[in-house]
Amino acid sequence: MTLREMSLYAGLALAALAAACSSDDDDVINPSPEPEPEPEPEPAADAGEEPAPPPVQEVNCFSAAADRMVVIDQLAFMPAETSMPEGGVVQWMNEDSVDHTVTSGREDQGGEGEAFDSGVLAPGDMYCLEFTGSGQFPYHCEFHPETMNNGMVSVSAGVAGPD
Ligand SMILES: [Cu+2]
Repeated sequence: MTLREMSLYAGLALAALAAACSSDDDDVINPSPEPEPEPEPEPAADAGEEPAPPPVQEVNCFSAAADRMVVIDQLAFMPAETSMPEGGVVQWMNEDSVDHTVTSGREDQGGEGEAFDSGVLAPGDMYCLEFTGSGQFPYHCEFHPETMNNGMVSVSAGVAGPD
């Protein structure tokens, strides 16, 4: 065996060894790529879906011009029915000798006070609401659900009708 042959054999042996090693190291040399983490789903963009503003909001009776007046006296809302276009302000005045409330809903239907609730209106107190959306707004007195009449505010859409 010549020196050249010996170096050739050695080279082959090294190559074989390297091949054997490389097969073991395949996983390390070429690790299977980690799966990309799924991107967090973007929260559904509720574009243009602003929550509708509440159709009723309390306003200061001293700065708001009332379009309709409801007097509370002798255990009654007078008038019981109030109608107006949207954007109108209703003012309640307790001219009775006892406390009352102006509370949305009906005593027996649940959800009372969700749209509006004056809290205690002592004799002489006022309560004002601006109705910015159309609809039917029943209300009652929380203290006298049985003895007082129920009230209703009917707000029509502010579309100019044919005169
Ligand atoms: Cu009452």
